[in-house]
Amino acid sequence: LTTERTFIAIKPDGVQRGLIGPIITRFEQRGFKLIAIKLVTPGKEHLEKHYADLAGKPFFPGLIEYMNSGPICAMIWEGREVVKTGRILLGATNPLASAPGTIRGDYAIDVGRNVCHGSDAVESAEKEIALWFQESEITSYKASQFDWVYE
Ligand code: YYY
Ligand code: MG
Repeated sequence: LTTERTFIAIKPDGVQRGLIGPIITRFEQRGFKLIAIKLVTPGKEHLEKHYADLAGKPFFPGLIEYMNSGPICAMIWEGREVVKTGRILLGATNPLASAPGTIRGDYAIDVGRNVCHGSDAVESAEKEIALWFQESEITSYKASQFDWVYE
């Protein structure tokens, strides 16, 4: 399915460190299509919803504080197997376990400053997209490279 969608976010450290461009470039160069993007500082309540599954973990309060420390670049990317492949582009949760060539493996060291977020399953992607974006913020277009990316 070339219309699978995933929620990718550049966290406050990624935005502050000037990594919006490099991170977007990796998804663009792979052939994926950007269908929504915005800079937002959505507040603690929203971030607690986003990470609701992790409430109760010892790192949860620190995680919310970190995510609330500056603007986040929220995006939706579309393409074949973009959820799974997006996670591969990001690398492992712990940057020290991420291979060079991945975003976290190239740009991060500590797990609590791992510069980016990516949905972990098609179902959670749709949930996260609904949490972060209004339907009216999501574009629909045929990328000019489509027929050169897909056979
Ligand atoms: O999906 P992913 O971001 O790779 O990892 P999650 O297990 O969903 O954790 C979300 C987020 O929490 C992670 O990106 C950093 C932070 N975190 C942490 O600070 N310390 C941990 N031991 C585990 C996760
Ligand atoms: Mg996760």
